Amino acid sequence: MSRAVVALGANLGDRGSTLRAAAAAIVALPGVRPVASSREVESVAVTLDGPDTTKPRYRNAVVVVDTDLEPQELLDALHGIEDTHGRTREVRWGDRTLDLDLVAYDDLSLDTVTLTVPHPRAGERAFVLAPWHDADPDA
Ligand code: PH2
Ligand code: MG
Ligand code: MG
Repeated sequence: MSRAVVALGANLGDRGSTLRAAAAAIVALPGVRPVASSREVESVAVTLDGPDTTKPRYRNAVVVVDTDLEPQELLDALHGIEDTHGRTREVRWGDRTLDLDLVAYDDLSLDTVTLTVPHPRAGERAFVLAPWHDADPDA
């Protein structure tokens, strides 16, 4: 059993409903058990050109789980949940109905074509760190 940290984000659609449905879907995955969930936080959209107040604002949260799934298996399942919420992938860091990122998986360091853990930008992002700290004050 491993401990995984998943960051949730949305800036299109009914963001709060989407985050709550996604959090429920994550902990309902076979081989996944809930540990802790954060409150939701609001923030300005960060784009490749920096913070952009003309874009819809984000809502973000973090879910901590225990899981029997391997990191890539968990990522594939997260992408499946993104797809059920109409996620499209046209622009890097573009607006999205749902983004689910695997931020940490035990103390594992992994860098493959499809997955880098720990998430390389999580430590720079208050919209990840603040809800993560809310879910796990020892993080
Ligand atoms: N996610 C991004 C890019 N920019 N900005 C905010 N505020 N919140 C996010 O979750 C976010 C972002 C790419 O994953
Ligand atoms: Mg992301
Ligand atoms: Mg992502």
